[in-house]
Amino acid sequence: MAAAIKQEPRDRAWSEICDLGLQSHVADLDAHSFCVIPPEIANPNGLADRMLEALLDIAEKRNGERPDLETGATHANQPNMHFGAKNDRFGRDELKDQTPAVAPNIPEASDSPFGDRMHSIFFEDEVFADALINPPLLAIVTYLLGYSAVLSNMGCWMKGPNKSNFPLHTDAGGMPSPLPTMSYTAQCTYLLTDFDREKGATAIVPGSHKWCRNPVGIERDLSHHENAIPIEGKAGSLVVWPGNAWHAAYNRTAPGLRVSVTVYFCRPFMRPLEDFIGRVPQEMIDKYGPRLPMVLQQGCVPGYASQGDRISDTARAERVIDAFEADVGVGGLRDKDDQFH
Ligand SMILES: O=C(O)CCC(=O)C(=O)O
Ligand SMILES: [Fe+2]
Repeated sequence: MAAAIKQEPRDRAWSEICDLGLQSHVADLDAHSFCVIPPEIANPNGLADRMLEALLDIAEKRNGERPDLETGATHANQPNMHFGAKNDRFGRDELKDQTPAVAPNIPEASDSPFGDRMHSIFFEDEVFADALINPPLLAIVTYLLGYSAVLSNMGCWMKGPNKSNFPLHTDAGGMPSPLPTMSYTAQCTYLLTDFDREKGATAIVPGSHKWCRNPVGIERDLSHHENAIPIEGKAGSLVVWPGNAWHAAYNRTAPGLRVSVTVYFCRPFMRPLEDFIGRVPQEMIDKYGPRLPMVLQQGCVPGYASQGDRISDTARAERVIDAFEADVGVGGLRDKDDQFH
């Protein structure tokens, strides 16, 4: 029997973009360093509302109080704490998923520029697998990082009224300048509430991904950066930028909460922030199909601790890649000379 003809990864990636009507969004991404995919495309089956409900439950479980979406009082002017510090607001000795440290190279802020960040949410509710496997999200990620892209982390940001901007930075994953012209990381943000300047939107410097370097010194200060603009969008939109884009966040002056979920991807040879290897239940793979284990790192070989690990982990990774290639009818996922591999 003749072998089925397999599509080249680059052709397949482009036909997915066209099938989903994402061409103009890809053009935005290439020219302006970001795109906003509207709810009509990005938000099937009330995905954003389902995520928001799940996150309010998770926040209540972790922090002991239900977030106040209307006033934002539960999150207003959160203290700017360092990792491990006690958050008196919650009267706990142990820090749950509250405000993270301000990195040493970010100027001291009067309150938290981030609000409450909740990490490790993926297995808390199946809606997050729906969000990960959402076709427009995966099509844009594949355009930027290829079919072997993996999830680095998925997390929630809940921000109330605050004073501090979040300084400009790239999401290049810690790579030093000069950054590569080709994307190695990509940040996808589901807006679960409306974003605009007063509501504490993400800021971006259009065109900055082409500069191929990280901002330094005063360049990081959003209030001094005249070319930065707010990313505006309705709840249910999906915003995407390549790792090289200079971005930040405005403080929130309006009452209420800004809630988003970020889905951050990297190429498979990089060290992801979350470890999914060996943690994905078979029922989940059966339900979502062979792209799910690919993006959840099962096609990667982690650092090994023994001869046996190296052999069995490699065998597992090969099986996952083979299953994906066979299912999708795409070849060349091991061809490192194709940036869409
Ligand atoms: O809080 C924001 O809007 C910016 C978040 C950010 O830097 C990111 O998602 O990579
Ligand atoms: Fe970022």
